[in-house]
Order: sequence, then structure tokens, then C-alpha cells
Amino acid sequence: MTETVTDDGTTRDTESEHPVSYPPSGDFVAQANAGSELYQAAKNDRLAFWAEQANRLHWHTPFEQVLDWSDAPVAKWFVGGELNVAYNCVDRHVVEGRGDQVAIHWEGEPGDSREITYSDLLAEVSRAANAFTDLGLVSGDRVAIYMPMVPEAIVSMLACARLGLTHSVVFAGFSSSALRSRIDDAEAKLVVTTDGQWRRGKAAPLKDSVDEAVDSAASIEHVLVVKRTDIDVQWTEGRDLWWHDTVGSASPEHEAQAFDSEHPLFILYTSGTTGKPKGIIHTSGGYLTQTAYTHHYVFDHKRGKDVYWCTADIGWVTGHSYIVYGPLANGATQVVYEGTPNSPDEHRHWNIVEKYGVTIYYTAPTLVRTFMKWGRQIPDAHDLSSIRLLGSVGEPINPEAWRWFRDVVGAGSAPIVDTWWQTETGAIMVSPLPGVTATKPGSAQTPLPGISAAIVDDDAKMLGPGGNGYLVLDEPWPSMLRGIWGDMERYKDTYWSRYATEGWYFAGDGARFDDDGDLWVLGRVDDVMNVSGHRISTSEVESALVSHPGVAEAAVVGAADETTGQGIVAFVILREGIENTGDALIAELKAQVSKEISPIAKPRQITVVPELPKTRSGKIMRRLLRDVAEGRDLGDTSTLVDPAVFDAIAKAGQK
Ligand code: 6R9
Repeated sequence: MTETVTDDGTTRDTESEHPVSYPPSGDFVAQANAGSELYQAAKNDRLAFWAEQANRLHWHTPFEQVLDWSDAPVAKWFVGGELNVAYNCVDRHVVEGRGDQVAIHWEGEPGDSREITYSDLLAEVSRAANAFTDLGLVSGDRVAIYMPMVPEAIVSMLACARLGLTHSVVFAGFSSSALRSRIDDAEAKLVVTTDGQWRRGKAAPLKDSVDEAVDSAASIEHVLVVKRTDIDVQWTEGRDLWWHDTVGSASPEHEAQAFDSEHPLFILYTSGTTGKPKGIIHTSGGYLTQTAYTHHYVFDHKRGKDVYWCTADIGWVTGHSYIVYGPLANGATQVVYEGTPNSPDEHRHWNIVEKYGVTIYYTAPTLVRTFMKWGRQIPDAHDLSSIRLLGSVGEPINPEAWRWFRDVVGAGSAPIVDTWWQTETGAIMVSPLPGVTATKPGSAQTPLPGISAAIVDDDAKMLGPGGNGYLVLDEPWPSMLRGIWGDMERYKDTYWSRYATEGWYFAGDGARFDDDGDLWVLGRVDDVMNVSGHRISTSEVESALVSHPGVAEAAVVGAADETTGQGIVAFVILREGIENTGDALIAELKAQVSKEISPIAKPRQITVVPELPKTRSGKIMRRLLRDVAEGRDLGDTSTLVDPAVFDAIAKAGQK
């Protein structure tokens, strides 16, 4: 690339005429939370830096030691400290005189809305905590939360945190069998759900799935149901309870008790390379410290001034860390929206931005690309001048989408923070700092102060500028996962065995440093696909397909997709004697995947093939299938048992 530096200080790519990097404006710098001295402070004394960040929180008992890594790879952060996470997210703001501040501007899909102040939130969370206690739940018990984006979902999470119950939020788009396996794995005693959920103007049942899941789940004692859509539900007396009765009648007074800094806060399941999802465990003090710290600096958040909106669902880690814990710990005023971005029409997000004066907008690249597809006339029809900062998460953002986001949504001036992190990391790890970093479209750029990341090769050699390899985290961090629920061996094996000698965390992402030393995340290097920012494992979809009686074998790959990042492409072999009924069969197979996992895991394309390409050792050659799926010429097929298999696959694909 040829680069020139222009008068205004921006560097331009002279071939494409686009700036290569966008320095922050003087006005932004002048008011920014972060300054470059943060990097220096963290470098001088990393643990002292984290101790200082931990003091953003209210500790019932101060910690004695910042980090105990003696039992690696299971860390203990802020050892000896005791805190209550919900007290930090709710009570503290009321105690400090901010009770009347709006915590949540809630916007329902059908157009209803609720304004919830910190005082309101305290009363609701206290009622829920009293009700959960009356149900016999005690610290250490697990609670499943299977709900759309209604305030009660957040209240339930905070009530769990308040009581030391460990929540397991299951995305409400998941099927009953996905819910069932998560309930079983965690042995949850309570499920909180809603009667139904609004989706594009229609009420879809939700409790039905819970009934199906819980039918034979031994651990469940109660199902607590929020009335949201008023659709009919089946009722099991003694087990099922209405939220408005149970929580509604409980006392709004509740005193929060302190828990150890390492008390488990939640389990969140994420796809791994095998069919069984991993229950990622997060604990309290370190997690809350890093979510609060990153929310403050990465989003340049100003309490009492900003109106923050993260468009994620609480079913994913982004919703946990950047709707619930980080923002509430910082006393934010935020928008929470229940529905889809095109309900009732494609103007919905921009109407919401105008209605509440949103200043910080954090979303996923797939949505930005969808907005691009709908056309800029839609955002252009609105006054988006309140927006001063944009964020991106979930997958690499392509430079075209990045520029469009900045120009169309950010008035050509809002800094964009491209935040790399994972369910496992708990909080943002690599990101520009607004007001400090000259941002670069497509690059997550720099590990945050206090975070250490490296790009290494197969031989554990650390690579410098220009290097291309695997992303590792070579120092522990406060919000790191503490294990996989019920399977510590898998924890060690998945994340710590690849670079066991060095003691580095293997993130599963490929990455490179450009010549300036900025970090670019290239995507997963394992069999995990990234569809619209959702992690879905190839083997999970394969096993859903094989669970159909007509399917003998299946191979699934992620193929590049303009809107969703990756799209799911499946190849299946039918069982002997099964007739290929064409479209009818394909529709049935897609429905099977929706039912087993979720509609988000439904393959974009399914091709029936006579055979699958395998190596001599019996491994399916996914690389070749990806080539087929993306329409590339086939490379080296010499390790295949039978290279002729490909002619047959190519023919089947053309049908
Ligand atoms: C927060 C979240 C994690 C995986 C991660 C990577 C991809 C996330 C990214 C990104 C490039 C970014 N990813 N953010 N890739 N740039 N800014 O998404 O958690 O659902 O666990 O997914 O997502 O591949 O390993 P999770």
C-alpha cells in the first residue's frame, strides 16, 4: 500500500483515497476518559494497576492480594476480598444519591416502554431476591434464565448475583433440547421464563419450550413465568409460578450479603469444537472489575451524561458484560430494546436513537452490513447527532462496513472501538482507546492497558510486526474464565495445553500484526463458525443433521457470507434406502437443525452427496468442502482416499 500523510495529520492510502488511520479529534481528546498515561501506568506495575481498577467497586471486605496464580490455570483475583455484585450494580447508586437516575430506558417491540430508575431497580431486584429465597434457593444453587429482552431478565440476573446464586442464561432463541441439556449440565433448580416473546409483531410461545425441556429434567423444582404476551400456557400446579404473584407480593426490602471475590457469578454456555457446549464459569470480583473498567474507558462513558445502547441479547456474553454488569456497575443510563431491528420497519434503531438521545452505540458487524444493505437513506432520514462513539464486537469488521458505520451513523467523526474478546475472556481485551488511538478500519489494534496479548507460531515463537499466527494471552487477567462447569480437564485441554510449557491461553483465533504493530483478528482456527457473531460449532450442526433418521453422515463448514460473516453449508449422505425428495428433504433437514439447536444454526445450503472427502486417517477434509462451498478451484487433493469423490460432490452441488 502506498501511503501519504496529509495536512490534517491523517494518513491516506493513495491508491484507494481512503484514510488508513483516523486520529481522534482535538475536542474528543480534550474530554476523553483515557489518556496514553494509562498504558504506562499498567506497564510500570500491572498488579498495582488492576488493584486501582478494583477500587472502582465497593468492597465489603478489602482484598489482601491482587492475584494468586499459584494454582494456574485457575486464577484467584482480589484474594480475601468480599463484595456483592448486585449491591455494586444497584444499591450503591441509590446510597450515593443517584436513585432517581434512569438506569434503563426499556423499549418493547410492540411499542410499549418502561423507564426504570436505580431506585425502581433496587426495589425489583430486592423483591426477586426475597422471592427466590422463599423458593428455598441458597447461595451456590444454579438458576436458568430463558427469557427475551424484558427488564425481568436483568432483574433475575441481579437477584441471583445478590444471593450468590449462579445464573445460566440460555438465549431465548435456543430450542427446548438446547435448554434441556444446559439445565441438566448445571443441575439448575429454577427456570425463569416468559409466557411468550414478541417477534416481528407476533407473539411466539416460549414457556412451551420450557415445559418440554423441564418435563424430565430432574433438578428443576420451579418454573417462574413473567407474563409478557398474554398467550395461553400450560400450567403445572405446584411447579409453575407467575412472576407477578410471587415476586410481585414479595417485600422490596432486602439486605445484600457479601460473597468472596471468587464466588461463581454465572455459567454461560458456548460452542466448542465438539458437539457438547462448554459451560464457561465466571466469578465475581475480577469479572466486575474488568467489565466496569473497560466500559468506562473503551466507551468513554460519562455517568449522568451519556445514554448508552448495546444492541446485544442477554443470552450472549456481550449482554452479560455490556448490558448488565459493566454499565450498571458504572451507574449508566442505558437503552434496552426487546425486538428486531426491522420491526415494525427498518427505521426502528434510528427512531430509538432519536427518542432517547443515544450517545454511545455498540453493535455487531453483521448488523452494520444489514443496515448497509437496507441503504443509507434510512439512517439519513433521522437526526443521529447525539451519537458520539460507536463500538463493534463479535467478528472482524470489514473496512467497508467500518467506514460506512463511521460516515453514516457516526457523522464522519465518531470514533469506532473494534473490541476483541470472548465469552471466555469475560470482558474486552483488545481495542482502540477512544481519544488516544488513531483508529484503523478492520483492526482491533492494541491490548488494553493491563492486558497482555501476543501472536505466536506453532513453535511458540512470539511474532513481531508483519507476523501471522495464533492469538494468545500470555498473562492472566481479572475477568478470565475460571473453568468449564463440571469438566476441568476439558478446560485445561482446550485453552492451556497448546502452549502448556509457556503457560499461555490459546484463544482459538488467528491474528496478524501489520507493519505498524496493530493487531488484526483473522477468525477462528478451530471448527467453530461465526455466523452473525454467534459461535456455532460444525460438529453441533453435524450431530443435529445426523439425528434425522434419513441421514447417515454429515459434514458442515462455514463459508464466507457477505452479510453474516460466515454462512453454514452442509453436505449430507443419506442412509441406504432413503429417497432424496429434493427440496422437501432439505426443508426437513433445516427444520431438524432449528429444532435441535436454534434457527440461527440453520444451514444456508444443504447438499446431498454420495460420499464425503476423507483423508486416509478418516478425517473429513473440511478445507476442501469449504473450497467447494465458496466456489474455489480445488487445491491439493492428493491426501484423499478417492479424489473422484469430488466430481460427484461438484455435480450434486450444481443440481
Ligand atoms: C464477545 C464475543 C468470540 C469470538 C472470538 C473471535 C470473534 C469477537 C471480535 C472477533 C474479530 C472482533 N470476535 N470480537 N473477531 N474482531 N472485534 O463475541 O464472544 O461469542 O464468545 O465469540 O468471536 O473469533 O474468538 P463470543
